[in-house]
Amino acid sequence: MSNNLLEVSRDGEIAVIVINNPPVNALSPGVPEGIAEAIESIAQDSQVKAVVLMGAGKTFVAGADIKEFGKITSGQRSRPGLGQLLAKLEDSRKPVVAAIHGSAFGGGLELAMAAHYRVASPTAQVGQPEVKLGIIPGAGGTQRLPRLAGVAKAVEMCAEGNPIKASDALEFGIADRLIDGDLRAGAVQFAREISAKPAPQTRARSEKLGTPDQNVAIFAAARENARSKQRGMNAPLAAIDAVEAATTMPFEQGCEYEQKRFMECLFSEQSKGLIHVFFGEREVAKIPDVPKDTPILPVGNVAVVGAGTMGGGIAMVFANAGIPVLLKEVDQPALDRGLANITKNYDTSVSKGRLTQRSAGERLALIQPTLSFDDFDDVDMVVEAVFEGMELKKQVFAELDRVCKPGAILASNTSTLNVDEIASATSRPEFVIGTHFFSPANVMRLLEIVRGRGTSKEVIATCMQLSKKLGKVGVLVGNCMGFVGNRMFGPYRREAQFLVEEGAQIEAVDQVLFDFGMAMGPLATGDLAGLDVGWRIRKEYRHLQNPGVRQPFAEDKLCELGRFGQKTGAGWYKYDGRRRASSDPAVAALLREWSAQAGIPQREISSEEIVDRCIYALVNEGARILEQGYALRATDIDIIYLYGYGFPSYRGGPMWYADRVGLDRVCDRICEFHRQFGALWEPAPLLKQLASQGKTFSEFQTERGAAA
Ligand code: 3H9
Repeated sequence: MSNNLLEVSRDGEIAVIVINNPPVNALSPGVPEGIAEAIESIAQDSQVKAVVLMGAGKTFVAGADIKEFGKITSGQRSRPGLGQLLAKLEDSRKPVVAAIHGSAFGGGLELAMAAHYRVASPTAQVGQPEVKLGIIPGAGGTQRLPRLAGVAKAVEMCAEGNPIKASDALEFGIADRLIDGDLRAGAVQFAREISAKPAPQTRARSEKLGTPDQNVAIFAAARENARSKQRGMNAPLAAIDAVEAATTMPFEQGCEYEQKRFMECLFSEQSKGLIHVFFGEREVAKIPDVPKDTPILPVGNVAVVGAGTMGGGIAMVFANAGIPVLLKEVDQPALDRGLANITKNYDTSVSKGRLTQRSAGERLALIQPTLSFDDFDDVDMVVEAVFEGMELKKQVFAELDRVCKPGAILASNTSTLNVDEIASATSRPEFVIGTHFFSPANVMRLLEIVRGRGTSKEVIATCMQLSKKLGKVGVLVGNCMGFVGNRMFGPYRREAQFLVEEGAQIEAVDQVLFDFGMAMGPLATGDLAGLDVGWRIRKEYRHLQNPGVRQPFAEDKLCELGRFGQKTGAGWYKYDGRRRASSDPAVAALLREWSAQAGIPQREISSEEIVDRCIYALVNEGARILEQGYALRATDIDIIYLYGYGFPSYRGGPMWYADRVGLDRVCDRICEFHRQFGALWEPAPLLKQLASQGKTFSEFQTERGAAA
């Protein structure tokens, strides 16, 4: 028997079902039904003694088809009945062996756990990543996994969503055997060995379900962990409740409970936001005028110019990906300082158990320090990370143009400067590009890739692909002041300052935005990054400000007092020797004094106003950027904010958030701010237009995509 999603063949007395639903064998409509039908028909075949179930191509099954979820929540499709189909599989009298390679994620692992045995390639991974989509396992995963792996492992996997390696799956009893070499042959062999034995059902097991005394501590710790590490997210807590149900209820009742919580999560705003992020993360890799088959340039070795915080971090990023790096500084003390920082960072990773001493040593050995440009003639790519000043950058690029081989990519880590002007210092603008890493470069996942006027498609395609190799999410942006992320961040932080100048407490502004889900409040973020950075840029660009338009003054005044933030022990907050923040009544008093001098009336400011002013400032600028084409899609802006600025993933990003609030409401509020606070709140034309048409940024994106 075969349909286009499934192939069934025979290897002697063993039937082999191969799921073939590229690219990742998701359980799209037809796949689970096909498996159930195949099992039913095999049951009638007296010659078959056991069954192997596996996936075609690069993976077993990556889970339910995530595209289907939107259809269910919009009423176009009925709720999934995967659980019942898996029960049929588990009821098969002929033992079924799931043979796992690639990944068995979500519904894929649930399918494998409903089989009677599991074998896996040593490189396979298994996991219940549903919480990352704002849902919980919905086909018995929370009930079968604790029965196989024990309560502690199951609750960790279901609540945190991280996959585990095949060797761990074996250790925890999820897999029964690892198979080196040909998986199909090994699985068939295994099936022969067990074919005469009864088919053990996972749901009938209880020996790993623990005692109430043991479990109470496990669940309490899991909940505490979820509340701090997945702050604001509902699904991890629902997943913990569902695993707990496995320990207190019979299997069928536990499954019903799981199903109820799954559906609640599926219909939640959080899940919609996280599913948007899942597809968005993949969409940003698609550049309409840079097709998939654009030639990629080799990047086998690189050089980084500048060993400061950014340069050192960037060198680590390449070394972590196994790419040799030349690290250049102007003098020995600066080079020594840079290397000492890198060594310290690796030592910390080793002491925290994130890296072995050996691999830290190997990575460090890939970073070769230098004081000259002499060896640069051999590198495939250079990332410049010197001080943020146009003249200096141009000098460096002129030098790179002189020493680097033809075809080498010359990238700048500038966070604000004009990439075309930097490129003008070279004879090869087609090889010049911006690669804006975020601090700390070795931690933050975002890479803004800035396309200059002359940047070639090959160079863009190479940098986009490289970002993946470096473990980053690369987003292509246009060349405007501050690019996408920092251009939007300006108005956001401006509003935070205005709010405290108008009477809001510093701590309140930070707390309200932290509670909204931001990784950190805007004022505390300023202290972390260094208030002097923005102060210097503002001084340089003061001539561009419109006279008569209100500008924030508090940070400039703090800088004039030498309060640059954490690094000077004082900024918006004061800091102890371990950089722990506490409120500083002196700053609060100064603010009142400065505001009085500036004639700014003081008032009570609500939490709602704090959120709206800061977040809508992001949205309004985002709308301008989108309209001007500096971001390809609203989704690209969302991804930039999630991975570069700590925007809560369960809110989908600022543009998605605005869509969900409703652009008419957002626009009305912005118009209100415009009347109240003046020109800086001029609503973006695109926002006004979409609001009046009752449309969303997502719809605008789809229409623009179709028109392109
Ligand atoms: C679930 O199972 C719920 C259950 O409890 C049951 C409920 C009843 N569906 O990532 P890639 C697409 S929830 C639809 O670039 P890689 C992806 O969009 C699910 N599409 O490849 C992309 O499309 P395009 C739980 C999917 O090799 C293409 O496949 N499972 C799905 O870097 C290639 O993907 C998960 O959350 C899907 N499930 O990584 C696993 N998965 O080419 C999600 C992928 O058009 N998936 N696509 O852009 C992954 O983690 C990775 O895709 C995987 C492969 C590791 C599998």
